[in-house]
Amino acid sequence: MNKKRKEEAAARATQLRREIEEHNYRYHVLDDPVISDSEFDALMRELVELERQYPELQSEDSPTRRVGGAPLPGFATLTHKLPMLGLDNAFQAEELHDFDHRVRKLTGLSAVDYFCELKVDGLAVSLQYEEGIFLRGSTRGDGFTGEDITHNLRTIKQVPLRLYEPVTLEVRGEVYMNRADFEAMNKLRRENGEALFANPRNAAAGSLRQLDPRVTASRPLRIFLYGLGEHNLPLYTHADLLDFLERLRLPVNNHRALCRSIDEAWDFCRSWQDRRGELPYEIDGIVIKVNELALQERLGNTARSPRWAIAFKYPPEEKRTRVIDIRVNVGRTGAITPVAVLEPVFLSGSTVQRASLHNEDILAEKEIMIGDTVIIRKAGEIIPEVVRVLKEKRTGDEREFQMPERCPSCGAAVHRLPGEAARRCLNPSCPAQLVERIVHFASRRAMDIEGLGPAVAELLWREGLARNLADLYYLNAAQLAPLERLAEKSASNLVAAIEKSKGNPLHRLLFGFGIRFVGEKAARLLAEHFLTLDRLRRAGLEELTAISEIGPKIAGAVYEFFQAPETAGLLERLERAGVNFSEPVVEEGAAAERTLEGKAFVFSGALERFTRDEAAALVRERGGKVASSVSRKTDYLVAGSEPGSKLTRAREMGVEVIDEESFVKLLQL
Ligand code: 3BD
Repeated sequence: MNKKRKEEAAARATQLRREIEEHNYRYHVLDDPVISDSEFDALMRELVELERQYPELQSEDSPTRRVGGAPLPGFATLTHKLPMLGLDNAFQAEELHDFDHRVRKLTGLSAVDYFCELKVDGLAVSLQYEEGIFLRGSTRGDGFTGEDITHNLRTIKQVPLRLYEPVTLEVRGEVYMNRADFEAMNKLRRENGEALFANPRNAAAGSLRQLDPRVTASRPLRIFLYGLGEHNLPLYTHADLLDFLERLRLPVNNHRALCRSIDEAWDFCRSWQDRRGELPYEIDGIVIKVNELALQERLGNTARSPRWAIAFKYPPEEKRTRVIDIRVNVGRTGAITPVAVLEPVFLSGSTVQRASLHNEDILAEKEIMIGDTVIIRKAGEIIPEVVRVLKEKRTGDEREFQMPERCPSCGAAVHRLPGEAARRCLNPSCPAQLVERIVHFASRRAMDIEGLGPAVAELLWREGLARNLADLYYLNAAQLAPLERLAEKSASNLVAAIEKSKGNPLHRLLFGFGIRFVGEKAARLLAEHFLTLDRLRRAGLEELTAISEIGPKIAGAVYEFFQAPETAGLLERLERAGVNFSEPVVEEGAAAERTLEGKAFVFSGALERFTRDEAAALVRERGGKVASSVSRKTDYLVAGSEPGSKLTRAREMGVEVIDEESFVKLLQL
């Protein structure tokens, strides 16, 4: 009797899983559901209940396993059976022709079929299935070894936990995020005072890099598959391969085409160049692959990339928009910089409403007027720049912009000091400067106080709760909670983040003070030399300049900062609040042994476990050195994800290349 009930339960669980997988596929891949959300929920609840009653029915491929395993202590490394190669790039039609020429020369063929697909801007991953069951998944890593992110990949609804046919294979693809989902997620993060992601790609990478799969599950990740690892399936072309993946119900990008010549492939590239903005996700080019698999094999690979594929990369996206207004921003040093307020446009992964105009000279040179139609482009990361004005679009209603004679924040007269491009507000208690100073103090590379961005700093200022840096350490949750723009949770989180920052090493505090010319490097040199703030503040100009790499400009600014009458009060209140004033010493026999004495490291690409700064600090603690570029003196290149040209150079120079896992081993953490 009992046995019979169990058998029935097992059969029902299998059926439920199949149905749920099917509805999942229809909803998340085909975007064509046939049942309502509540009907779907009912199926899931039934399965959860069955698995609760009969724990022996639980299985790896159960949809109940998608969400919420326990957080992992760290990532394990996975070696790719077949390396995940990189792609050669082409930026011009001519380079595509060179590629085609090489392919035809090496194969001896007069015509070759190419397969074109979109190059989705995400993160390369690999998924392993055994007899149709999703077993394991990893990041690309350095192409040879990646990190085991099975727990996170499982949370992506588009990843089938069971394939439509019970095949054993390794599939490769790209995890990405739709722009709209990214925007919505960032909006929520802004409201919660969390750090924003710069673009969908970073958001996808950050989400996959979570140790807690519940966090990943809450992120709108998607995936496209485009390749296979080692296999002996009866497939003859790349087109077949993609059709096969589709048949297994893996998500494959629809925008793809078989081309009979490189000219047709070029047409495909061109046809997407101006339309890519219409896609719901970011692409950074087109991947062109030799279609016939036997030909791919004959062409083989170089050390880095297959000879049978190339990526045509699009130039950085440019968009046209209008300058609604030109305002000025007051920086923490009082520098007044013009900023264009734009009609919002979506550009390279995020909505843009501001463009930096750098300074009045550049503004004048580009002849930008209020009301102008302009072309903008992303320069570095987040803030775009104005490339040029479309003067032919002028109607005569445009207005010239005048740099203000008075600070827009405090009304003090502004000065353009000789030799400087910027005008400055010299009022030491200018509110805008103080808010910016708080923002800088709290920023990631300074005191790293999460949740204290520009909006919160401004709010604290307006409410009179933080008028200087020391005030931060006298805030409590009860004062913050009533503030309308700060939810209860963010209030207590903020207080906790501020509390945590008290323990930071001296160099972070020094950098956070925002003393002119004292960047991170100088802050570190000073902290390591003096070890305590007390000794540093008593140092004379001569003693400061005697430190190697500290020039008279830095020394002067530091000296002046400590002589300034308001500094004494600031330091006294910080000290009373319990803020750490010393730099940890790492001596022999102390916390870290100098196991990397004299070894020179270069980092390339993003690491999963540390920021660059943290990794560099760990090397330095052990007596090693960190350089920014590869040279003959480099001992190790630590390759993170997307290591780029430094990796190439290291390989060429025979420098030892290690991945993050080996790096961790070297550190003996
Ligand atoms: C895509 C390699 C080959 C199998 C090597 C031909 C470089 C990222 O949509 N095909 C695609 C896409 C990426 C690809 C291949 N097809 N490699 C492809 C790819 N449709 N993005 N990539 N990758 C994936 C990479 N990732 C990080 C660092 C360096 N390279």
